[in-house]
Amino acid sequence: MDSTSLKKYRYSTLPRVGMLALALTLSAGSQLVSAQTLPVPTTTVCDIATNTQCVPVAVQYDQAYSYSTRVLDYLYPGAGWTANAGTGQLDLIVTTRSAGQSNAGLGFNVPDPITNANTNPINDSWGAGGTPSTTMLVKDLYNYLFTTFQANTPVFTFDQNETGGNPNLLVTAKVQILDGDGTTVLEDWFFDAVNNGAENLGSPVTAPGEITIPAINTASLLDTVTFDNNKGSGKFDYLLYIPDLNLADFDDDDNIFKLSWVFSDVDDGGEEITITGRFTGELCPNPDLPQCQVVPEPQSLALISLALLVMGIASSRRRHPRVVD
Ligand SMILES: [Ca+2]
Ligand SMILES: [Ca+2]
Ligand SMILES: [Ca+2]
Ligand SMILES: [Ca+2]
Repeated sequence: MDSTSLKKYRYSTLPRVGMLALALTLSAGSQLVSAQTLPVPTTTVCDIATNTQCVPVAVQYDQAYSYSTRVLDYLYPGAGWTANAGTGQLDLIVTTRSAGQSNAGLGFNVPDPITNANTNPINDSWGAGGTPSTTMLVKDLYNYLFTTFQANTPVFTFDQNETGGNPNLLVTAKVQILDGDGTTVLEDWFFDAVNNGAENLGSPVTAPGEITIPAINTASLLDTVTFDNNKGSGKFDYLLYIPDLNLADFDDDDNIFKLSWVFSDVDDGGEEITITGRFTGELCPNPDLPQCQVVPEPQSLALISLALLVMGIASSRRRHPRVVD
């Protein structure tokens, strides 16, 4: 199986095998935090009556996919996707309004958060502060995510806090893997409104304080449903997932993980960013897991995919409207 088909298999079958992967992950070790598998980001969920109103589970912003936890909860009721998903646990805090916060309690070699100055605009970064205590080595981040969640890929949580009359926030962000010198960029990924694999600071993403989508669970095609995807502190309003950001690819001695962000149209209380592995888009986060041991032949792979597809359709019909990739 070449890398292209492997990639296609990994991502195209995620929602169907997600529970399987979760079960296998759970059986691998009780000390782990069980990861909740994100639906494949290109999935749309359509109303079961007419199949004409479809809602994407995530929105692509350049190399990242943004999931609203409220929309996920609406599209997958009962699956635990709420603003308190993952029990609302703040794992590795990158930035927070509260001064003096620490990541020391994690027990891993990770820098403390950047205090959110809550100015307008905000232009800040974390992970390449120039001193040992402010440097996020890739190997240390990988060790934390892999040991705690068996995750190779960090997922970013975002707590928006724009509670007044101007609830939107404008955001660009980027992840860089730097060489040990702190300046040489080995790889980068961008979050902005131009899907070109490059930085576009002038085209920020609008993070809406309210989200309105078609109401796919009602009979009328005219109905909509609106979510406040904003209010409340310490909740996960958005989850950001970058499929190609695999830390295992950059796990060298001195490589540095740097996250940078620019917020504008900033109002009200301060926003918060964390890094976690408790949400995952990976089918095979750990090569030692049983589901990663056998690479099926193309013919058997097709049969497995078909079987999982049938299982996925059956389970999704039991609990929800039709799901279309
Ligand atoms: Ca919030
Ligand atoms: Ca704010
Ligand atoms: Ca605002
Ligand atoms: Ca871009």
